[in-house]
Amino acid sequence: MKTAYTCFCTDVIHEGHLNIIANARKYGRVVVGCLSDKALIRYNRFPTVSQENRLKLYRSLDGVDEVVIQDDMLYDDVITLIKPDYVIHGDNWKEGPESAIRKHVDELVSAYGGEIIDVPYTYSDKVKKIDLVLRAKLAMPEYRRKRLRDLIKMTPIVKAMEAHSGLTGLIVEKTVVEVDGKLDQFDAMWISSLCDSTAKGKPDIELVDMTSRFRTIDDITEVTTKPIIFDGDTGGLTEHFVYTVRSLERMGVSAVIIEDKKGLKKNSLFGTEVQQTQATIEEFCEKIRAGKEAQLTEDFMIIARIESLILEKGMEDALARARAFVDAGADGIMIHSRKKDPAEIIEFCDKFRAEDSTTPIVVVPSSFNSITEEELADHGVNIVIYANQLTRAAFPAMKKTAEDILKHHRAMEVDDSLMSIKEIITLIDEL
Ligand code: SPV
Ligand code: MG
Repeated sequence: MKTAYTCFCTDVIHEGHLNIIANARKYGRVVVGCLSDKALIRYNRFPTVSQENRLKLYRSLDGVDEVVIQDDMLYDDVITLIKPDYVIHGDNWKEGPESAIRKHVDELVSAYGGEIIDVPYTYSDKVKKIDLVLRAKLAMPEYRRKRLRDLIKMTPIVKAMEAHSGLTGLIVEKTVVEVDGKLDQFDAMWISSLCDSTAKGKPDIELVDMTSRFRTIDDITEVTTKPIIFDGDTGGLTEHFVYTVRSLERMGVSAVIIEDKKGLKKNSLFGTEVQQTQATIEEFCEKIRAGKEAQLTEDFMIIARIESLILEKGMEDALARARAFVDAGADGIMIHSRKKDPAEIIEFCDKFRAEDSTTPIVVVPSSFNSITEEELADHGVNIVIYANQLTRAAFPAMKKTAEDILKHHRAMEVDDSLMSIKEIITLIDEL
């Protein structure tokens, strides 16, 4: 008997999947692949149903003979194992980034005389509604908040990108690329104090107040589903920080990162060029403890950011602080550096990991930008934050457009470098 294989990555079975199974049955024994969490988060949106429950769901379907885990979005392993005569898929994978996966599957199965069967994709109001409901569920605070902790367990390194508005949030949410046949996307959003302040034309000195920062979070949460890491600056007064923790939790934010500075905070990338004061270990531990006590859910994370390398206080100071902050209850450590060479970050991570194998490490490679995600993960880093690149990309493009329109006394000359009006209006989803 021949074998027909199809890979599912869905949380809800709808008429489209039943149609795939019905088609597969015409060709032989039906084997369904359940795309693993690890692969799914790179390929599609975050699952609302656990891998174990997806397996159960697929196994319960009439017409399915066997369910296996597909651990990679490329089909190599599963095809070597099963050698299906047919691979069945909705024909939507002929377009866009997924077409690279289809091409690869075609090469794999053609090598032994197998075949791809493209089934017309089921477009219906019901299918569209299911998709919208799943997205809305992912955006709910109680689902969104816990996702950062889940991601840390699921993937070697969580990739967060800066967002400071609904539009930049949408870019982080929706950007998917195909490289070497695999799809990739960001996992989370970083609400940077630098970029949030810059977008408002203000300096990054805790001048933009929390009410305004929360407004930015609201703008972003309204149109996205990915988890949020909030740049909490110094956290302010401990008496204020406890309120901030409660508000962030309520909004569905997954983590706040606070830095061990006090008084007038300036951006870390100024380093020692400006006057900046580091809080004592005792002062900062007190703030962490108060925050952890105020926190109501298990999900939320308070991550302690260490400024010792920025302020040239040395590696030992950074490590002593890391130890103390973890003891005070910090759920993670962010170590920062403004050196171009990643050596001091690597040294910190290696030394910290030698004594603490579990506390998540966060880094922001704005200056030490040559190091790759894989290298960071090899040194024990769990979260990488691209903290300001969208703002730095947009600003020069807008400035040049403004200058060119002034020079030419009309807008025709800039038109070729602009997104079309049609594209901009279709960028935004309608309910
Ligand atoms: C931010 O993005 O606001 C940060 C990171 O705090 S840095 O600008 O490098 O200090
Ligand atoms: Mg900041």
